[in-house]
Amino acid sequence: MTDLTRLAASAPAEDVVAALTRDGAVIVHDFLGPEALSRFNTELDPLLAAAEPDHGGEFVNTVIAAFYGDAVRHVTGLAGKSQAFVDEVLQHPLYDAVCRSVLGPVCAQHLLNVGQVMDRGPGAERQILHRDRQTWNHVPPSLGEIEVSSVIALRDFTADNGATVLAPGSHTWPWDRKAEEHELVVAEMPAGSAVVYLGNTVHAGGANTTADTWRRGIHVSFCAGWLRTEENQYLVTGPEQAVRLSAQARALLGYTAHDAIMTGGGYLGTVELVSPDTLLDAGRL
Ligand SMILES: O=C(O)CCC(=O)C(=O)O
Ligand SMILES: [Fe+2]
Repeated sequence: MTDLTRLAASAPAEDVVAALTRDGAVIVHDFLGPEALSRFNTELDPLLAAAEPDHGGEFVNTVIAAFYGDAVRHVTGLAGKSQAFVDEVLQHPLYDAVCRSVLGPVCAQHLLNVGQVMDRGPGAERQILHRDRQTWNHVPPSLGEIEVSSVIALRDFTADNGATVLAPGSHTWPWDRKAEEHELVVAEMPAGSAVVYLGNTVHAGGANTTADTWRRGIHVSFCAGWLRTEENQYLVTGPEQAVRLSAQARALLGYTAHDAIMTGGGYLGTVELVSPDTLLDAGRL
């Protein structure tokens, strides 16, 4: 396969899901329309200007420091920092449809796992090829998909400025199978497009070999609602912000209990034995 299937955001969600589950990844053009893109980029400009590529050396550990390198600017916790992210990305109807289809069979409600800008700068090396689902290595691969991931291009993505590379079909490979170079495709796409891929799909942020072009993208992923999320969304968006958000946004950030009682499971994430959003509405949180 030399390229991924490319669909318009207006395509039926079933078509997106069909390509995604067949190939492990799909490119969606015009995922963000021109106005949403411009609004989002304007909000991000000052945040990125203040972001240091090496994070002042502050990473959770040295492996992550090596994974991100020192040429990538991050703006993390977007749900708490950008209203455009909440309005245009977090609640995007296509994410909703895809996550309900892919993650619905394994959870009562999916959650935002990561929402962060990855602005790959000149000199950024290709990330180690990985599967985002490795985050939860204690969950047996036999369970199948527990994560839907994506990278949205906020500037044009090209092969030389660090566009994401992916191995189509790798979501069905044995867990320990490595990708060969010839099996990789580059998600070149115009600003506003997104590459959506499964947690089991092998991929990496690409190398930026340009002299002066930053590859501005956002990494957005959703996971089954009974998993611990990479970004601590309760602290990213505290109750004082969550109280002003829609029911959908609150649910995606974990302010709704994960209630699997009717399918023979239990409940997760309550406060005083009720769903936190009930307390938010009552002014008790
Ligand atoms: O920025 C990209 O293109 C991909 C980033 C990624 O795969 C990751 O950080 O897990
Ligand atoms: Fe990744």
